[in-house]
Amino acid sequence: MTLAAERSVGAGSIRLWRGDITRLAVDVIVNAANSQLAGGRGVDGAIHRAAGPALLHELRTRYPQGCPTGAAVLTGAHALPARWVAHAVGPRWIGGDGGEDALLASAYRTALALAAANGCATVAAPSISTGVYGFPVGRAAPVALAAAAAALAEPGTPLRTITFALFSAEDLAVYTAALTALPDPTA
Ligand code: AR6
Repeated sequence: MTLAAERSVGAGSIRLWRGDITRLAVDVIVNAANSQLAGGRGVDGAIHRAAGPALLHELRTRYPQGCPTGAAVLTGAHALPARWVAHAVGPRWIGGDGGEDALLASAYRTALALAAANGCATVAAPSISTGVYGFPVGRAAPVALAAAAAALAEPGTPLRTITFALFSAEDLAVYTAALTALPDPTA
């Protein structure tokens, strides 16, 4: 994996990488799901295609009620090289005054808490909500990175690396600038 950027936080680090998240052999990949957990377009579609139909079957069986916006659920990774998938539901952008930042932070926080509760060290996440859901990437990046930094700064966490898998050069540039500007959560 050729990293584009890396920053230490506590005993771990946040990494930025450009590419397809479905290729990453980490403990947990985070999915940008919808609240029906029904699969869809974007990274969700890519994850379901790569995992195979058993992923949708597991979601329907274990979480028939779906998952609220701002939360996440964990499944196996099936045919993916990762071990688990945390299906996080980010908010749809509705202009910025509808609590979108808090819901986005909560989606990352819940997914990372599930990874930590399962003893995981390595997580990869996409830029949740900035595709189909229309959240501006320049506003989402600091929220996503702050949530990752807070999870790595938790005393006793098993988390060691959180890799953001960015799909475009533009998104990678935005996340790189936001990572440089990120306040140190342990300072
Ligand atoms: N690896 C990493 N990032 C990716 C990949 C990939 N393989 N494919 C796309 N992206 P989106 P959302 C990027 O639309 O905005 C679905 O229909 C993409 O370029 O996947 O949270 C769900 O079912 C963008 O930067 O997720 C929901 O209904 C980022 O992933 C809805 O879309 C997120 O874009 C969720 O919308």
